[in-house]
Amino acid sequence: METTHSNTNHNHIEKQKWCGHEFLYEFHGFWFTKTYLETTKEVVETFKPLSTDVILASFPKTGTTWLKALLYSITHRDDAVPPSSHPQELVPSLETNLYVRKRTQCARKMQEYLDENEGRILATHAPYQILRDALDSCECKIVYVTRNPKDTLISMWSFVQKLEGVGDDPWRLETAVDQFCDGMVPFGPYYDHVLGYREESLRRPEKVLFVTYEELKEDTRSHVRRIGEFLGCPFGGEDEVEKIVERCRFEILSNQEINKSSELPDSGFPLPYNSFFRKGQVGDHLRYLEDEMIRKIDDVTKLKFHASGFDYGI
Ligand code: PAP
Repeated sequence: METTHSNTNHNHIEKQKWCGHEFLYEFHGFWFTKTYLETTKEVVETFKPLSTDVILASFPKTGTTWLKALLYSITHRDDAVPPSSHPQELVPSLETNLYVRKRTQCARKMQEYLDENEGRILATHAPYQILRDALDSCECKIVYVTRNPKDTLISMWSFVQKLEGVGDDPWRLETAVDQFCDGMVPFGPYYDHVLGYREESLRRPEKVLFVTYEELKEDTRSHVRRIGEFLGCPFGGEDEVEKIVERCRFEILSNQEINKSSELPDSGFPLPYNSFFRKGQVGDHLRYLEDEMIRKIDDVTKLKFHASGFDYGI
């Protein structure tokens, strides 16, 4: 793998070729594309959470869009997920909305959202290890969602195939598996990302709620209730819970007109809204990964997760 050093602002930044024309840059032990390196640094330097904020944190492709819809619905109840809005518009992502393409309407809308004083829900892919000072500066609540490593990788790999600039140098699955295991993917290492938030959820369960995509799929109702209690807005009747579960279900959400759109949104958001919906299944990796690839990922999962007492991911 090609490794070079680039000199930005007189600091040495380690740089590795990722896929297509993209390189990844190291920042405090994590890897970022050039755009996200800049925007994540800006988030770290300038983001000031409020104690009323709900922060949705996640590694990419682990269920962020689903949780955006659920968190918005849980906190808004009667206004739950209007069919005319993509979850991305209801719950903006710090690195993407505010800091990518600063002069666009997207960034202006995000600034307006940030200027509000209560009821903010903000998403981030930034690792806890990097955002710790901001997140610990007030009593904001954090919901972290994770997903098993093999489905996460396949979801990311499928997403990347559709990105501009990758087509002429495709991200081969074999390479993707090796890079994922080495931690060399955007916002990676995945394992360190997950463990950072998990450890914090064990230390301060009143501040950080840790949920997995698989447990949400298995019993969405119980987890919607659990999230409601965690956020201080518990549910009464079962009907209210059921309505939210149904509205945010993959088949319902992905079939809304706005979410089927393959055009770039008018809002200036840099990705088509349909790119956040693919299959929404548990175990889809079995259709793509060969036995040897599965073995390789499972070995790393045992080493990183199981060895640290987190029996997950295999
Ligand atoms: P992001 O990091 O780019 O925001 P994120 O939303 O975390 O992506 O993950 C996308 C995955 O969640 C996709 O998984 P797949 O590739 O395996 O299909 C997407 O289909 C899935 N997803 C989106 N909405 C839902 C939903 N309502 N329920 C379940 N899965 C969903």
